[in-house]
Amino acid sequence: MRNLFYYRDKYVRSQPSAFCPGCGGGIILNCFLRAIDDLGLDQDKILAVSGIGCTAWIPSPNFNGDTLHTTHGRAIAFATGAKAYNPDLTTVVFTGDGDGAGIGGNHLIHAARRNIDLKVILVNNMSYAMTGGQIAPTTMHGETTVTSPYGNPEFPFDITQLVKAAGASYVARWSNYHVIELTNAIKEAIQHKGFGFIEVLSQCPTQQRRIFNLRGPLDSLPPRILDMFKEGTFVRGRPDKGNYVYAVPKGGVDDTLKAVQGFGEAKIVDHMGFGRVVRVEGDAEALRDKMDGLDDVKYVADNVEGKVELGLFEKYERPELTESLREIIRKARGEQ
Ligand SMILES: Cc1ncc(C[n+]2csc(CCOP(=O)(O)OP(=O)(O)O)c2C)c(N)n1
Repeated sequence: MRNLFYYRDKYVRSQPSAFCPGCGGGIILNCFLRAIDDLGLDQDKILAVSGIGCTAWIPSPNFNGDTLHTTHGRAIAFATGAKAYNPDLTTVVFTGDGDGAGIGGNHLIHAARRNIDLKVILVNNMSYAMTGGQIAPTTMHGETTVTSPYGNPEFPFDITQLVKAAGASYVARWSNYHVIELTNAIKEAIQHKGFGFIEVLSQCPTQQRRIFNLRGPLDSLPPRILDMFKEGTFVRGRPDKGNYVYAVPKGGVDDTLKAVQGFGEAKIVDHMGFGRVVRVEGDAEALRDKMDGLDDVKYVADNVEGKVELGLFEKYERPELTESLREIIRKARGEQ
């Protein structure tokens, strides 16, 4: 394990950071740099492409290599051109959820269908963050944003499942809490021949304060959101003992905490699906029996309910577009 100065000196352009304090962008940059360093890739053979938004700033201008900062939603289109012309480039796209799944959603599904050898890191902060936190196609139902002050009336895409269904041959989802897994997934996606897609749940204290209705000083939010990513997710294939339940409050969460005192070790946590809830340790069935019907408990959720599934969703081999294009060019020229 090398220290941060090594990565900064070798890979980062020296400049003031454009990120808000506590932004998840720095974590993702860090994971990306560790991944390319571990793989021993030639920095001059990497092209980082981004669209517009906070996420677009992760590589550009931070990454001290070739970067292409393009237009909103069009990063994959530019990257497709670059990769088709120069297939030896390791081409990595950094795109926000608004950029990649909203305005650029069509490019995303078609790149997955074509299985072009691009690596797409889609940073899901659940809103159009740079412009003030408007609803994105990944904002959860009911969440409050500047464009949904009464709660989001729409339901989000499961962008990982969408890209998988569109034909991507490597698909994974992680969060900024899971930095080791994320770094390994970036390495795996780069080594995979074909369209590699990684969705990353990322913290944005500036906008998610409103989205998740988080109170308290701004500098307390980044670790809290990371804890929420841990609490509000589960990893496929990694068994969870499930010896706990969540009591979803009917009114105030403090009242719910009081109501379940003595049932087992209880604490207030932030949950992705249910908001602020009380987590109670103990035998899940017995706890559920005791809590069902309590005045201060609206609902009792188990260890995976309402949580986001993380992990590797797809990995298989199939013909890759730039190789197929080269094959056509050879045939058209009458070469073997
Ligand atoms: C064609 C076009 N429409 C709208 C904008 C305004 N705009 C700039 S950044 C942005 C939001 C980006 O959100 P997202 O892609 O989720 O990235 P984030 O900032 O959340 O990382 C918008 C709408 C633009 N630059 N170009």
